[in-house]
Amino acid sequence: MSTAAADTRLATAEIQGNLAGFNKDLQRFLFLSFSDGASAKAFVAELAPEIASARDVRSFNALYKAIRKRRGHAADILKAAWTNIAFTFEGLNLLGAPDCANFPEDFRAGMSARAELIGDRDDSAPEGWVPPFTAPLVQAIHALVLLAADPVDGPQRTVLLDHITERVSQLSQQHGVSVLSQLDGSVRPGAARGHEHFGFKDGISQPGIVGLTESAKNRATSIAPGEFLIGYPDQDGQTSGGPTNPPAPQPGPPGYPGPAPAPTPGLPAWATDGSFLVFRRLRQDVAAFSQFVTDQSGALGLTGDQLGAKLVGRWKSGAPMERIHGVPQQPDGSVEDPSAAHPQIVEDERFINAFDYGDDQDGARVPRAAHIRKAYPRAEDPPGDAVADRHRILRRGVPYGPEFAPGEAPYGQVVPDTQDRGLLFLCYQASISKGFEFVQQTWANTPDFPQSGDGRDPIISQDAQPREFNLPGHETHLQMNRWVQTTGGGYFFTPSLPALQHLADT
Ligand code: N7H
Repeated sequence: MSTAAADTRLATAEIQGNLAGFNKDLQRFLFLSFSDGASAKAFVAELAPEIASARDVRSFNALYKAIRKRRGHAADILKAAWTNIAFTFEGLNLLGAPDCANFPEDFRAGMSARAELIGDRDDSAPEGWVPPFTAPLVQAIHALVLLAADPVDGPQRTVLLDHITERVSQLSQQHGVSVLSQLDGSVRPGAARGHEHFGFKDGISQPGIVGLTESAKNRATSIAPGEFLIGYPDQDGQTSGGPTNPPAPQPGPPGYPGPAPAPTPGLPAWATDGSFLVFRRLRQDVAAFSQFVTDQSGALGLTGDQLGAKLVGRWKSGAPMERIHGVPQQPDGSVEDPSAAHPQIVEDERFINAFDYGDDQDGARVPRAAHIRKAYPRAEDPPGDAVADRHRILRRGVPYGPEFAPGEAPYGQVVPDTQDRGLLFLCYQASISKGFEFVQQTWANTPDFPQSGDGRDPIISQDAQPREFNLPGHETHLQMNRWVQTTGGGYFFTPSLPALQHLADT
């Protein structure tokens, strides 16, 4: 990391709060359409003071942690509800945002126009997406309001969330803004808390950001803020969003068409302290995934849990399959979940992420195409950690939909609401083509990354059906169907708090 990055002071009072991580059980996403520029400005002007900053969120989270440490619990006395907002390119244009043409091609085109590039094909193609992501409605999406709140005990569980929703509804009505759609997500109940619908613990590995979420624990591995925020030094010491921002490196196999890195003419000054937000509605076919691991594991001489962990790279508990630095005498973590004998592996933050793939070049423990190894190859070479750290994303996803009921059949052509479940995937980055699109296309969808014949990411690759997966030690490649289907999504820009005021005023 450059010295410039290490010295950076972040304007946390000006950056929107979810960059620091809302970390709330209940989340709601409102997709808005403005009728005209003047009413859009009036709406933004009134909502702006209610937008949570990264400083608000960090202060609350620190207080919560301190009280919990002293009392053992804090949820009964400390609750918060947060509001953030982000805009599509069409939304910024309608607001009359200055110099919109300088925004990069990826963002201007939007997710559905980039479907071929990121591999959203067949049953993941935009033609099969659900409202509000269906044409022509999708073109009417101008803004996304992100709401997050703590639950309240009892039947009034969503009272705080409903309260902030009501406020946005009032302002919308007042200013002629239409709420096109509302998508709700929440952490799963009981023992499934913190786990996504396939059963794996999620939200473990996040990049620390210098000056924002850097801690004593992650200081050595924290990433320069310019990888996530506009106007700061990035890992190479260049200012993110500036005219000198280099094109995205292409460490994929020679000749492979990764997302085209658009030349960045330099974002307008008002974009400083902002970030690009990718939203993706990903439906998960739990029955098909479970059936696959059950059917295939027997023939491979593995248990279903072992095969599932090989596909993801972690056990359902979140314990890594790789050797964990600092945990002595652990059983072989690639054969059985080491957290059963050593619970501190998943309970102690020093251990759960303390691994790389340095001594597992052939993928004997974690296959090179396993989801977490594809999505962030750590120090693996290729691509090498200097390249891997140019493609980090800040994930902020939340599960949606009802719990899976044992005995449910795999999805057919039509998926009823009562079985529609998955992940509302969100991630922040300073460049969509260098962040989300690169991870999705150049790494997850590319069968020859990191090495020839490794196969596709079994969880998120979208571009082929069936997909191949190389399980080292076994002769044949596994042939996988798609268990995660894209059913919608969009690209948004999250302006700073002063920029919101500026957009409302100019
Ligand atoms: Fe993934 N899963 O349950 O299998 N993911 N993910 N993801 N993901 C991760 O480390 C999952 C998706 C990344 O630093 C874990 O927090 C599912 C997309 C990255 O080691 C698990 C879906 C993209 C990491 C899952 C999904 C990514 C990561 C381990 C969709 C980007 C960090 C828990 C339904 C394009 C890797 C953790 C690292 C971790 C799952 C989506 C990327 C369990 C089910 C779309 C960068």
